[in-house]
Amino acid sequence: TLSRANAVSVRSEMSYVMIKPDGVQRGLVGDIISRFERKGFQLKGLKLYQTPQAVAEEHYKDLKEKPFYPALVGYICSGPVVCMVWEGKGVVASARKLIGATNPLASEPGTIRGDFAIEVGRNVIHGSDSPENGERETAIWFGSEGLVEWTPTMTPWLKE
Ligand code: IDP
Ligand code: MG
Repeated sequence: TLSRANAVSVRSEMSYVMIKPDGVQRGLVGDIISRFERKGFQLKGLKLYQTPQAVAEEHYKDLKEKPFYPALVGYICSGPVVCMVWEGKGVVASARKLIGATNPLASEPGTIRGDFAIEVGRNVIHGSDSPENGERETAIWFGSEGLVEWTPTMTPWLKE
């Protein structure tokens, strides 16, 4: 039916966001999660996780040929990460803005990397770069059953 088709097409996008081991070790978890909460996105998945090497390699497989790839995989596996999925209209691009540029010295103040990081190899947080990668990365880190479907009571105050 038409309403069914609408319901499917209206389903908004997801970003896989991850606080990297330096962000966890430095006690930035609460501050970072607050920024996404206050923006109004919906939290669909959340866990503290010690990343197996194979998972880090799959996540960053597009960077396999880069000289920094082994160090990057080592960095991601060097301590627990906080894995999140945030959902909402335009969440992928918006999360990238909240996160800031890859190189923290080029990130604007007010962004997460701009406020908290100096080096590209210790840049605190990951966010998906496209809706397709949001889906791909969510599947890698949360599988098919890791997300929670729930109805936020604030929705009428966030969406007109
Ligand atoms: P992004 O995280 O902003 O999307 P990507 O280019 O996808 O940036 O790179 C993934 C991650 O690889 C970066 O967040 C950073 O941790 C690391 N990285 C990227 N470029 C370099 C580099 O030149 N040296 C060391 N690490 C890098
Ligand atoms: Mg990237």
